[in-house]
Amino acid sequence: MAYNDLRDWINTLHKAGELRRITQEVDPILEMAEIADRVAKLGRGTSKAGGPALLFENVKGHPGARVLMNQFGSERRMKLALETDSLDAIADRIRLLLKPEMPTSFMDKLKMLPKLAEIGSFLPKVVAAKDAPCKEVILGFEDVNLLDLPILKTWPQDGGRFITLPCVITRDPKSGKRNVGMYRMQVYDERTTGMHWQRQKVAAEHMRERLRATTPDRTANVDLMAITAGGTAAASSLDTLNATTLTKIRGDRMEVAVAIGTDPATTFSAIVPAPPDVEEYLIAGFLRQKPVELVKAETVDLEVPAHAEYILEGYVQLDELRTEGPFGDHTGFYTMQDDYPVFHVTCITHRKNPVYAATIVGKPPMEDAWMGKAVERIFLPLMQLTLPEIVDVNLPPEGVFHNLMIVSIKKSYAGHARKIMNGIWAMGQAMFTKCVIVVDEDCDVQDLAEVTLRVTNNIDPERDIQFTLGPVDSLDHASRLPNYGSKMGIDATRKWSAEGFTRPWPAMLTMDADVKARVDAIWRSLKIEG
Ligand SMILES: Cc1cc2nc3c(=O)[nH]c(=O)nc-3n(C[C@H](O)[C@H](O)[C@H](O)COP(=O)(O)O)c2cc1C
Ligand SMILES: [Mn+2]
Repeated sequence: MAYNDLRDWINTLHKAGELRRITQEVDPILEMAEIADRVAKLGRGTSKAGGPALLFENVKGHPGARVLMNQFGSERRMKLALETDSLDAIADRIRLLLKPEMPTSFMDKLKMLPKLAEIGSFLPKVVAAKDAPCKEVILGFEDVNLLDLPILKTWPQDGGRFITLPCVITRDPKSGKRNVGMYRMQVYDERTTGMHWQRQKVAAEHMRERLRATTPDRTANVDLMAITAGGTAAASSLDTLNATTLTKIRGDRMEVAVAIGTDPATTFSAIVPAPPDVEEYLIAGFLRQKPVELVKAETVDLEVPAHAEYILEGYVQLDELRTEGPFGDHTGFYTMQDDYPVFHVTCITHRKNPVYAATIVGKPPMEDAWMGKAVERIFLPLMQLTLPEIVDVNLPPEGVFHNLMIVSIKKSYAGHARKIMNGIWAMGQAMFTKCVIVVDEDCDVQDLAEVTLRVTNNIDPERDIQFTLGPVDSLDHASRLPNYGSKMGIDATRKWSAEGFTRPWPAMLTMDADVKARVDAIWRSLKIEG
């Protein structure tokens, strides 16, 4: 049964023995983060890795507030959140949906119907305001005060308090489709925050769409791209525009709504690197196998999750950027200051006794390691749709998802590993992957010891490492320029003569099966193991 809301999910966590309620007073400034960090590191490397979810019930400076952390922070909880025994089972459901069976006969068409009906049954449903708990309390413009929320500061050198688990909702001005993305928000004051959508993310593109609409002149468009791209180029690019365009941009706002504390499938859908045209609300419906209930926001033309704990409504102005950061990030380093759009909050609605949901990112493993692993499993079938020769993928948490991807392939022709690298660098957010390692299908990519052995044995570095240039993650602090730099692919597959390798390639070591069987038969009597 799908979780209705965050509370339903918290109850399940409690019943499953996965929740630790904390009644001692804890400060949202750094203390909660330190506790969550220690919990994330519990049982490291064992099947119990991750520690429990945490419900802080006594928040310093915020009487009555409750804060949920680490809700996704273990393999077991990630599966519980998505109501599945195995993440691969979700991948299998996606495979079934994607199966390109072209119906030919009438009977085949009939067989397709349940599948289509299934997709239809996941579409979000809009409910009336009276049925939307997120509107139990409505705070109009005069009453908006973000400082009332128990928002965390997570690392000592952070620029301030950050909302770390927000579902940011925007609308594509062209298609009308809604996007939900998780982009952190730095609290500047009672009514404004930063909006850290990186330039390649969908909400940034929505903003650019609006800019394009205000400036039919193509050259201007190019300059305007810099505005949403962040960085110091932004201000000067505004100066190059003519007065009329500038006035138009200055007057234009993009509406934004933010949900905090939703059912786990909806929160998770906000981090899924879905194709831009696929609404996360549909993905959440697919994951929970029940439509997400939405409600019209109070002051903006957006639909928001009806059961959310908090909804922030407001806008970003197309000509406005402000310094964001630093922020202790999931790379284990601070991301330095940069310019990002500013979110102006015009209305807050929330449930009675709302539960605030947060996460902390930092040196892996953290909670997001488990979310990333779920994305890795669920996305494998989608990667295989474009690159069917991919057998398996591993994104080790220490590679912080954009730094390292290990891929095994069924190698079928010369240069195949390089084709895969290029395919990955061309595929959605996988474009950010700084290092792609390609191995043959008989290498278990989940076994990092095996991968290390293969890579270091199988490469002639000068020959097998490929460099390319392109967009890199905004969190990369080493690239030559912010957001632009080089990437590396390592071809650790067996080299073929068709690739110019003329030496013989040795076999890997394995014992004969009959010898193994003979040793198996006497193994216990040897009394070597306990
Ligand atoms: C805890 C957490 C925090 C994140 N913070 C950001 C962020 O500040 N900016 C950003 O662009 N992406 C951030 N991401 C990654 C995006 O949520 C992810 O790329 C998502 O797919 C974006 O959605 P979109 O494709 O609809 O733009 C974060 C992910 C997680 C799990
Ligand atoms: Mn999206």
